[in-house]
Formats: sequence, structure tokens, C-alpha cells
Amino acid sequence: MTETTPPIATPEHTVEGFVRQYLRELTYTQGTTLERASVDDKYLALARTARAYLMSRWNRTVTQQYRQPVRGVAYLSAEYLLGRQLDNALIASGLEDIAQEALASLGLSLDELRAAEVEPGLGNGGLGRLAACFIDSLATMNIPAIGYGIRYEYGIFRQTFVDGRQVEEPDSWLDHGSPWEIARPEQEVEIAFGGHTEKTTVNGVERTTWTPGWSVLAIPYNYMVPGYLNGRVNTLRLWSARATRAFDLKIFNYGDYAAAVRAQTFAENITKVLYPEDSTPQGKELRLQQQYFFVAASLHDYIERLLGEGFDLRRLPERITFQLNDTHPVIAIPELMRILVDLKGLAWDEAWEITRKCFAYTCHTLLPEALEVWPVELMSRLLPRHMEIIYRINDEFLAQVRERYGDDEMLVRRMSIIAEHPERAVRMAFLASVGTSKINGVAELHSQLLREKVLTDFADLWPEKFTNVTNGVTPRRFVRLSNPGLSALITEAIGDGWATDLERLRELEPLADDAAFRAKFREVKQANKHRLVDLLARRDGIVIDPDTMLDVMVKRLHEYKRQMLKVLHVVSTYDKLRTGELDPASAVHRTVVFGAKAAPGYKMAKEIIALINHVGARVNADPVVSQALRVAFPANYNVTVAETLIPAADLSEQISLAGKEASGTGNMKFALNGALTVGTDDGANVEIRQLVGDDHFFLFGLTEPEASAIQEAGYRPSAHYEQNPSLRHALDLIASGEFSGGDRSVFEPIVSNLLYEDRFMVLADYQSYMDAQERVDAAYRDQDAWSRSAVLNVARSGFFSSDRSMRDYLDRIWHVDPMPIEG
Ligand code: 26W
Repeated sequence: MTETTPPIATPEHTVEGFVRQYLRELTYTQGTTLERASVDDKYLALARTARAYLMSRWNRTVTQQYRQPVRGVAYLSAEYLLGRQLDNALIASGLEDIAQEALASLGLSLDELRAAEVEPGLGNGGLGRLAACFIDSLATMNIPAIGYGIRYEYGIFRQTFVDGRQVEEPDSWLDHGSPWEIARPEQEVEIAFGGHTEKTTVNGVERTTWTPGWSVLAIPYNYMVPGYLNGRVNTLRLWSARATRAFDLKIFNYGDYAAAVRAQTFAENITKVLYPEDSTPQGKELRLQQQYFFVAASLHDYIERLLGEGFDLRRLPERITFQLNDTHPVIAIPELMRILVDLKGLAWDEAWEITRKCFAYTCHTLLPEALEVWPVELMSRLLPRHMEIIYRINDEFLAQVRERYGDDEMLVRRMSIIAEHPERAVRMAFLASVGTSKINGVAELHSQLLREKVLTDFADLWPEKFTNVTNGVTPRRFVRLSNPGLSALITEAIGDGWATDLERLRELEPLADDAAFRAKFREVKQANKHRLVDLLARRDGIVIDPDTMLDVMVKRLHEYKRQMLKVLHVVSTYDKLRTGELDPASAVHRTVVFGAKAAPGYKMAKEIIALINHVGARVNADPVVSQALRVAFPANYNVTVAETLIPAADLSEQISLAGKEASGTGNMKFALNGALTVGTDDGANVEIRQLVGDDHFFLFGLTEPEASAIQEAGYRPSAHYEQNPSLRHALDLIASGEFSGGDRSVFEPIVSNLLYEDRFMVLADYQSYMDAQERVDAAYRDQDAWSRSAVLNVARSGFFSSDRSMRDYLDRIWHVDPMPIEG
């Protein structure tokens, strides 16, 4: 590619320059005038203006990487929970003040326009948001990296409440198009499915050809991933499915229009909607189609477009590591084997060597039910060649196992990628363990449990493969962007280097002992609380009192995360306040804020959401109780809500059963925004507590070894009900119909599940949790001491930057050097 075209000048980095570019976008792109423009026009013009300032950096990044091909990272994730793009683009270019002033000079308000942006909800929760934080850090650290994923037409559902019950609505986020994407239809890739394979021998070498049954086109859409004030803009490439032209013509001409259209929609269904499960795979065929679709398009794109035909694929491992974000993209392993052996003609062993070196796998869960398995029947039908390749990989692997451990058939059956029971199925986590060079968990405890409990046999066979990289969050979005008050306070105290070197927050430690600084810190927190009050009033019609402790639990609804423990705390406090055991006047006044979506098929989770809303309604309606306790449950918790909610929080609820939450990342965001944590020794809570110190963390509950020992010995939840009066009162109150208009049947399933099953030991940890909450109340009474602890939480949480996570991946797995962008 000869760079003949003179570089297009980036718009001037001045208020005048910004106004000029804005009016140009309004006129030439939106085709309207300031007088006639709709809010959408004004927002889209603003988005395109911010984009224009990033465009030349994007082109320079792509051009430089094309000219000087270097080793890089390709992140394969079925989910990216990106959040709104406008503010991130403005801060990445240092344009927020200029934009604010420029818009004001045109009589426009940035606040009003930013609210017009629809958040791309292309993810469920932790895994998807982590991917978004990681690509932000890779760009900010000048790492040559590309993110690959799926451009779902419908993202995570919009949650509304009807009589307190979750109702899902489709998330048609593309209705008004997205100014942040650029389609590249000319770089489409045809993706094949179904059909059959044939063995042929070509000059003595057995070759396999795959004759697909049908195919679809993968259309790439590029999204900018701007580095923070560093001239680099990396690319996130999301694939969208479209019918191949041939598809409709034949049928169409045959006059069967309905069939032609049906074929059209059938193809496009592949990227129609994100699967809203975040723990229990439904094993739906369309889900496997989605996974293969984006993986095959991405590998083809990287090998054929970015490397190009001249590249010697034997050197592929020198050039790239494909990081597999959980098991969802693991079909990439047999797909690369198919490309290398069937299409490029490499020998099996050589291809296997290359493949294993090119891939690394991150596991994000500990729940056995969350580990994906695909029935052999389905895999053989949808991807016949890949099933053959998986069989051969497994045969050669099991031969290795037998060689190493002798004929221990039990072990062989236990380690086989193919499970025999309950049906013959491909265990994707096992395929990932065999077909990658590195396997990591996402927190110290998680990686330890992966080795000891989930992938034990593989850790025994290949200890060198297993490592840990504790999660992190981007300080750009979750401090700099969402907490401008705290950012200014920090920058005033230690300069602005912290945004790209978060460990510098340590320099705040001495200021924890500075009363004036603590006072300013409290002012910032109070101002953030008022911002939240406005948001909840405007968005949800929810009224909260900023002069109460904001006790926040926001995460997906799942029994292992134990929202029920928080509900029991609310109910028993309600009970004590209404019976007078607790005097509302002297009690610490709390507002408990929930945010949580439940997977639509997860019945118990939806029941718990209904219970939270009904308990909340009763608490808020009680004239005595509501003086000291209120519950708020804004619907449709997402990244945008988190950006206002987290900076306002005083208390962060991280109360999962020890050994169940792989890491958690919300916990990190709360600590970095000066909230204190009440939590178990689970996931990254352990590392947060180690860094912030026991005096500044409210620890409670069984440890993982204690919990599993009780489970092994036989756990009888009802024993806690019998022995603990306050627990019994709380459960009896729920069972009595107190929160369901006297109808005992409504919440009976929840209560009986806790009494007779309680898989996640809510009752076992109840008293310890209540005691911890007593300690929280006592601590909160001394506001100055509380803010000292809060400042120390901020100062000691720099480790939880996703930049540090990237440094760990680079040191332990990727071994890629930064490449600053010239000019
Ligand atoms: C196929 C269904 C499915 C979909 C998503 C199963 C599992 C998932 C994800 C792995 C669930 C997830 O988001 N896990 C969360 O990942 C975060 C990032 O590493 C961790 O911080 C959370 O602890 C973990 O629950």
C-alpha cells in the first residue's frame, strides 16, 4: 500500500476548531442546521466530531502496523460490554473542556447530548466488561492488538419491572444506527456450515475436503479503541451475518419468495441477538453457530488480510497470540487446524505445534454448570470436519495420557475431551486445556481452585501451562470519566500521571491522615450522591436520601452471588425497626441500592428479583422503618448506571459464597471510588483485603476450605433456622406473606429452597454477615474515620488497574512489546 495521499489534517484542537468540525458534521453528515436539528442530529454530529479527531490517529496506527508488522495480540470474545463511547472518546483525546465550551458557544449542553447515546450492550456482565477494559488498556499501553467479536443486532435485553417482576424487552440499540462503527463490506468473509467431508489421497498424502451444506457472509464493522492521550487507536472488529447473494436468487427466481426471504432471515439470525445467560449454557445450536461464525471470520481475516498470502504460517506463533475469552471461542482451535492442514497443506503434527503455541485460554468461572459442552451429534452435524479434528486431537492426547500414566482407564475417561455421559459431548474447557499453551484464572484464589478442583488432571499433567492474572478495570472509564470530582482531587494532590500509572495512587496514603483532604474527599462523595439522586429521580422516579449510607449491591442476579443474604439483612433490620428493637432515630440511616438482571430462563433468580422489589416497597412504605431504611432497585442496571452509582457508594456488597465468584470486578471499581467493602474471602476480594488492610475491609463468612468441608460433611441449612432467632424471624416474615399481600405461596419456593437446599450456604453465613453489618454501622458513625478508610482504599487499590492485568498477560503469556505511534 503506497501512502501517496497527503495526510488529512486532524481538526484543530481548539474551541474554534471543534465548533467548525461540529457544524461541518451537522451540515454535511446530518444534513441539517442548528435551528432545525433534533437532539439525535445534535448528538450524532457531536459523536462524529469526536470521531473525526480520532480518525487520523486510527489511520496512522493501522498504516504504521501495516508497514512495520510486529508481534501482537488478538482478543477473541463473544462479548464486549463497551458502555457509551462519546465521553471516553473525548477524554482519550483531551477534548472534554474544549467540547464543553464549543457546544456552549452554540447554545448546546454536553450533558443533554451525551444522554442521547444508546449504550452498546453487547455483553452480559463481568466477562464482557472485562474484555472492554482490556482492549482499552492495550490501546493505552501502545500494544499492537485487535479485538474480535460479534455485532449483535440486539444486545442484552432491557429490563423493566411489572409488579416488581422482571420483564425483558429487546435492545434495539441500532435503531438510529451507530456513529461509532465503520462497515467494511468489501472485507466480507464467507462462513461455511453443515455438509459432509470426503477423504482423498493426493500424491500419497491423505487430504480431507469439506463440502459445506450452506454458508453465510460475515460483514466486519470496525470500532475505534482509542488509547488515552497517546496517539494510538486500536481496532475492535465485530462481525455481522448476512445471507450470501446466491442464497435468495435461486429460490427467488424459482418464485418461492417466502422461502427466499426465510433463507435471508435464517442467515441473519446468527448475529441477531446476544444470549442473555451468564452462567448456564442452554446448548442451543444457534449459540454454537454464533461462536463458529465469529471465530472463523476472525481467523480468516487475520491470516488472509492482516498477514497476507506471502506470510509463512510456520512463523504464526512468533506473530500472534489469540487469547480465548472463556470457552466461547474455543472452536478456534480445530478451525486453525482445519486451515493449516486442509487449506494450507501443512502436516498434522506441524500444524498442531503451531496451533497450540498460538492460543491461550482464560477461564472465568468455577461453576461446573457454566462450563460449555456441545453434543457430538450437534457438532458433527454443524461442523463435521471440526468434529473429525477434535476426535483426532483427543486420540493423540489420550495416547499421551496413557503413555504418561499407564492404562488408567478411569483417568483416561475423566480427561477425555469427549464426555460419554449423560451423552457424548465435547467438553470445551478440556479442548481449551489441551489446545493452548497457557491457561489462566482471573484471581489468585480462582487460579488455585482451577488447579486443585476444576482442571486438576490437566494441572498435574502440564503444571507449566497454568498461571494467574488477576482481573482489573480501566481507570479511564471507572475513575477519570465517571468520577471527575475524585479525579480532580487526586490530580490536585499527586498530579495526573495516575490515570495511566494507577499504582501512583499510593502517594495519597499520607493524605488519609490529613483532615482537610478527608473533608474534601467527603464533599466529593456527597456531590456524587447528589448526582445519583438526580439520575434515579429522572430515570426511574426513585427518591433516595443523599444523607444516608449508600449500601450498594450491583451485579447479575445469581444465587452464588447471594443477593438473598442482603435481603435477609434488610428484612431483619425491617423487623427490628418496626418492632422497636431498633430505634430509627438512633439507627444508622441506610439506603440499600440493588441493580441486577436475571437470565430470562433462570426462574429462581427472577423470583428473588420480585422478592427484593416487594420487600423494598414494604420497607419504603412503612412510616417508621423508612425513616432509617430504604430500598432502591433501579431497573436495567448497565455500564452507564454504574458510572453514576459506583462513585456515590459508601458500602460495596461482595458477599458471594467463598469459592464461587471467580474474581469480581465491581469490587475493584467500588474500592477505587472510595467505598468500603463488606465481603467474603472470595475471588479478588482476598487481594483487595490484603492490599487495603483488614482495618479497612469488613470481612465475614466461611472461607472456601471451611465451606467445602461443611458441604462434604453434609450441610443442614435448617439447623441455622432452628438455632438463630433473628434468622428464623426474617425467614418466617418472608414465608408469612408479609411482603406479598399475605399470600404465603408467592415466596414459599425461595424460603423452602434456603431451608432445605441452600446450595450457596446463605443461612450458614447469615450471623457472621449480620455481625459484619453491625461493625459497618459502628464504623459509619465516625464519618471522619470512615473517610480515612475510604481514602486508604483508593490509595491502595492501584493494583486493580486493567493496565496491570495487561502487564501480567504480556509478561506471562503474550510477550509483546509496545509500539508507540509516530507523528
Ligand atoms: C454460556 C453461558 C455463559 C456465559 C458467560 C457462561 C459463563 C459466562 C461468563 C464466564 C460468566 C462471567 O461473566 N463470569 C465472570 O467473569 C468475570 C471476569 O473475569 C469475573 O470477574 C466474575 O467473577 C465471573 O463471574
